Amino acid sequence: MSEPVTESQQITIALSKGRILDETLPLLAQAGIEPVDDLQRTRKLVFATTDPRVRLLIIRATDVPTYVQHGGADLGVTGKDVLMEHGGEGLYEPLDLHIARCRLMTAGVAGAPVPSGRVRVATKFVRLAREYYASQGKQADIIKLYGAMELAPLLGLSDEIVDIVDTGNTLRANGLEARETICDISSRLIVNRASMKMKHQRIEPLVEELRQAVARGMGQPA
Ligand code: PRT
Ligand code: MG
Repeated sequence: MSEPVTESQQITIALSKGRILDETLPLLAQAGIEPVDDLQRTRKLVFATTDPRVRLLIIRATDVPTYVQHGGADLGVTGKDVLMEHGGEGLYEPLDLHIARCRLMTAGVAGAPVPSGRVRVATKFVRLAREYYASQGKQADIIKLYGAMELAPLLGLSDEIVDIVDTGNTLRANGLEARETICDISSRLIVNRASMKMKHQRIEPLVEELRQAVARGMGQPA
């Protein structure tokens, strides 16, 4: 008979649907953690795994740092963009998973002149955009959007956008051009500070196993 799992041994990992889930599951599998259900075919938000001490939460990407910060989850996987925009207070970031890689960039209408004075910027990354334009010594009026940033310059809402770029296809398809790279982005493992102390015995080896899984993945030819 297997021993019952007490609350203090239980680990909750917050993930988001889409590329983070798709690219994190193979890493977790190498650490012996696989969802029991088919995650694509259910409306559940909490999932048991093949490790009785580990469960997964599937939430919005931008909510992952918030859940982990407040202890709703012990660990999480989140894009560095989301993490920096959140601020990262109360979180440890022990591991770069090198997944969901992309760049945070400025972009504008292809061929349009870059405004020399005040620039109007549409983005969901309000904090990062404000910091970036300030670092460039540029005055920026930031307009917060929740999606479809590409539309803003086309409809005269803004001069530029700050958004995630991977292949550049989305920008091109909308007549925009990438301008400056603000930073390179990948997804990070984040850990609640109290959990790191209280559940050290469980979290430490898990971080180590994931570190090895990442290293093995990076050793493979692309
Ligand atoms: O979609 P939702 O609003 O629920 O949340 P989200 O967009 O934050 O989540 P998700 O799953 O789309 O992205 C999660 C994380 O993946 C992001 O926080 C990034 O760290 C990372 N990532 C990697 C990306 C991309 N690549 C990416 N290409 N996030 C978004 N995109 C989008 C981008 O916003 C743009 O619309 O894809 C488009 C650009 O792609 P290209 O290839 O056309 O340049
Ligand atoms: Mg998205």
